[in-house]
Amino acid sequence: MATIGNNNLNAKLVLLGDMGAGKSSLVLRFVKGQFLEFQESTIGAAFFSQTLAVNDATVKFEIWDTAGQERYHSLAPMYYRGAAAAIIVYDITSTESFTRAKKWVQELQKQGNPNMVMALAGNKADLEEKRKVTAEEARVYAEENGLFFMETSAKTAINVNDIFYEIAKKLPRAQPAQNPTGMVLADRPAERSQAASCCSS
Ligand SMILES: Nc1nc2c(ncn2[C@@H]2O[C@H](COP(=O)(O)OP(=O)(O)OP(=O)(O)O)[C@@H](O)[C@H]2O)c(=O)[nH]1
Ligand SMILES: [Mg+2]
Repeated sequence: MATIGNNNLNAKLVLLGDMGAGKSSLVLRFVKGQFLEFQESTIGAAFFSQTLAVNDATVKFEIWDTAGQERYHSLAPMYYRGAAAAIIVYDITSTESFTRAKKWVQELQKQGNPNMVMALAGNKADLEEKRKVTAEEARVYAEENGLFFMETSAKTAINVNDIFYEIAKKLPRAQPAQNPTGMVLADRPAERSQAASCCSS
């Protein structure tokens, strides 16, 4: 069990994806355990934080929930630059949103932190009867591009905590100390020099 002040990681995490894919809903579910049928479209970006205990550490996620509307696209680098992790969200009932997700992955591969932990979330998994993107197609794409993949539902909460836990577990190994971006190891100065452990920004 983690002890506060003993093994605390801060990790900047960004959510990217088409408008309406469910980014804000996933964050609201994760941070507050709530779901709104009529979640308002995000303007610019919104900030949240949430702490998770994982193995012998606590990870405090500093979450940037970006706006999916195209007119905000140029703001995105401000949020993904230096991020330790990204969740790219699409809506399983929309092929356009899956196409958009792939564009975000390309952009991150070109311009993001090379050690970034990337997760692909096929959201609205509760809408099986309206499905347009198969889980298999997304799984293959994710595997080919070094992301991990989960189908989620902000509505039913399925896999929402799990995707953040999975990221939290992958973070320390993905953030070698010699390439520090986006992640701060707090209150554990003795370990700052240990490459496998984490990093500082
Ligand atoms: N059925 C279902 N509806 C969802 C789910 N997640 C989100 N929604 C709905 O989809 C709509 C859009 O969700 P948002 O969370 O606002 O989407 P967003 O990606 O933040 O959109 P932007 O802020 O415009 O980029 C809302 O009406 C949500 O209630 C889900 O898992 N299942
Ligand atoms: Mg939003």
